[in-house]
Amino acid sequence: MSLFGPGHGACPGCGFPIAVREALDALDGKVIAVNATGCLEIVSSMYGRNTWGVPYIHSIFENSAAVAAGIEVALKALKRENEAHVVVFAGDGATFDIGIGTLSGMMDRNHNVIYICYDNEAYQNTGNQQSMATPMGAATTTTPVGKNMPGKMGRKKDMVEIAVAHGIPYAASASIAYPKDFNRKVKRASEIKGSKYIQVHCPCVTGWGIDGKLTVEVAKLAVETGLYPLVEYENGKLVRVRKLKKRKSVEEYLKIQRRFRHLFKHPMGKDVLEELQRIADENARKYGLDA
Ligand SMILES: Cc1ncc(C[n+]2csc(CCOP(=O)(O)OP(=O)(O)O)c2C)c(N)n1
Ligand SMILES: [Mg+2]
Repeated sequence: MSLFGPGHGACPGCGFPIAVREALDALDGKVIAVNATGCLEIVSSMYGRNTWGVPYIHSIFENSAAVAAGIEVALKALKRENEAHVVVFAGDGATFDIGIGTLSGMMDRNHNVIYICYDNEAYQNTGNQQSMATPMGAATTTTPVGKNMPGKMGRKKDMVEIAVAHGIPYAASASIAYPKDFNRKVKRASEIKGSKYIQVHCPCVTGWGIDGKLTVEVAKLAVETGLYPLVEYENGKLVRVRKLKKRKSVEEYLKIQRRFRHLFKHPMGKDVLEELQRIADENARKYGLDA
């Protein structure tokens, strides 16, 4: 039986339960889970009802990496470090923005922790506010569409590269559309001592405005367009990339999501669409995505 749920309250079609189940399976349940405040925590640890089959602690929004580091050190002091992997599950807001200080400290000290960022590209629990993981052009409640504003103006921050720049031994991006690949990456991370950062792309049905039955399809298109490249680094070296036989145009991915639909009619939309295609092309060149 899965060690996550049933009984959680995530929306039908939510992406992150797939990631959590897969991660717990990959580690055979030998996990102490630290969960930052966010949607995952809200839907899985309601008062009197917890859907985790492993030891679980809810940290605050900004300190999951510090809590995990503390648990790791405590396990070492007790000589019980071989009994469980310390794994953080934190959203993109908790990771890219508000918790980046504690995450940076954890990676700088190279604590033996697997940090999994489930990236649904905004503060979804509080109703879709932009984070630094929100892609350019996306409409959120803090990047609304108006006459002079075609959604978010800046581009998504490259958090995987920031993790790599800390000199940690393992960093990767993944997607719920490729669960076997994600599973393998979590397993690989568990074999390596030190800090591991894995960022997994998880569509949000309500925030992105997608049909719940298309979650996996949407996540797949993000990868197939080159907007969400699947990459893997060991000791600062790019060791593996998911190649694309025939890269799709970014429009195929964008047009099925409500958060981007204004781009196809807004006067500034064309420029944003071109910029998003340029970002995908840049990823393809940088990582050699085209097979
Ligand atoms: C210090 C602090 N600021 C704001 C909040 C309110 N808050 C709770 S969850 C959340 C959004 C979390 O976003 P993310 O980390 O991306 O996770 P998601 O909800 O998208 O899964 C916010 C803003 C809080 N709990 N603590
Ligand atoms: Mg989020």
